[in-house]
Amino acid sequence: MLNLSLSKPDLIVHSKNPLNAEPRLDRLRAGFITAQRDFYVRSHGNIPHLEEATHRLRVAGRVRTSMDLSMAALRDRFPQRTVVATMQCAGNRRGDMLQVRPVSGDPWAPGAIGNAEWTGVALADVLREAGADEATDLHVAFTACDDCEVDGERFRYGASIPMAKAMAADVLLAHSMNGAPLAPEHGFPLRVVTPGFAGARSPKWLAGITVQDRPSDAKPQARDYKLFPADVTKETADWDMGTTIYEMPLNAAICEPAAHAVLSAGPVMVRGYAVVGARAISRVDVSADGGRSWMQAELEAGQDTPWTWTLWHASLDLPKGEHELAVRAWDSAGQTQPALPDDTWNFKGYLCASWHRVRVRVT
Ligand SMILES: Nc1nc2c(c(=O)[nH]1)N[C@H]1C(S)=C(S)[C@@H](COP(=O)(O)O)O[C@H]1N2
Ligand SMILES: [Mo]
Repeated sequence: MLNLSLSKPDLIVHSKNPLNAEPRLDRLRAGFITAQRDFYVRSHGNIPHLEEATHRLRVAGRVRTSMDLSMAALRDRFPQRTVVATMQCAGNRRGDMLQVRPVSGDPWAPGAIGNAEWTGVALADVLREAGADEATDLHVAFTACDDCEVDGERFRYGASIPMAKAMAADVLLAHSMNGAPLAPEHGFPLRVVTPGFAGARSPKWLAGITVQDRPSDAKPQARDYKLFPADVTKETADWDMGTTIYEMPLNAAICEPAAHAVLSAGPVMVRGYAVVGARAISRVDVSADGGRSWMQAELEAGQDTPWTWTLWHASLDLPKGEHELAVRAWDSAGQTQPALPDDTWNFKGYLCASWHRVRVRVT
């Protein structure tokens, strides 16, 4: 059994089994790199306890040579690669969408996200070694070791990504997170890290890779993690019609002050993160009056990689009274976020990316 109280003492637990938990936002905002201890956990089933010495990765499907790789082979036969990338659940901020109308799933605050330094081997290197067919209409499907049960349906976790993404150098089969082996709950001994994509496309406890002509038929790919219009319900959803969630949208959140904080009048430091898939954050606006007026936040220097979040801060002068703070980010394509969670409401509560609003009282 995973001793959660030892490995993740500070997380807010949405569910113990399966384990779903996120950090408090001030902990989340503690640094550019999120410590494993503060990193959210999203699981659909049990946490497998695997042995590094006996674990095998099977590579098969449309490849010239199927391979059965030990962890030692992955470390010795392939160049090791490190990528700093933000991992984010498609359900991050679902709690805000829940305020509009009921949705299914855990009511995540903006903490189902973290930024880590991942080390492993490039998925592309393994696919090339196996002589994979690299046709861009193919898919790379992953199978994992955890037994899941969702909506009364039992399945092994699995998901897939399109071949074009799989061949990008920054998609990793990672064995380490922030320079240490993956913790059991983060996928020890091996997980996929697909930068810029929803966390669901980064299977933990990776056991198999199959190159195939269609997306994975595992539930997380075929009948979950899809986006539907507002008039579709759990009962009416035709899963073949939903838009598969791959790349994550532009988003931002205020981490400090906390919602309902009581502050003293004067300058108040507001801190948070902004994040976008493959593009860059160009600007972050902060409002002290619910979005009627805005000022620009200062972006903190990150690292020169497209896959990480951008931390920001702004000092707001707040008089006595009730205030609604808000944040909205802009990306390098000039896109910004919707004002309200109503604008993108969907019955699964995915991709909540509206202006994040935090009410505070100043005395
Ligand atoms: N095998 C397996 N991989 C998985 C999951 C899972 O339940 N089982 N959850 C996915 C989802 S939805 C997310 S958001 C990320 C979360 O990664 P983390 O728990 O390391 O933060 O893992 C993904 N990979
Ligand atoms: Mo997720």
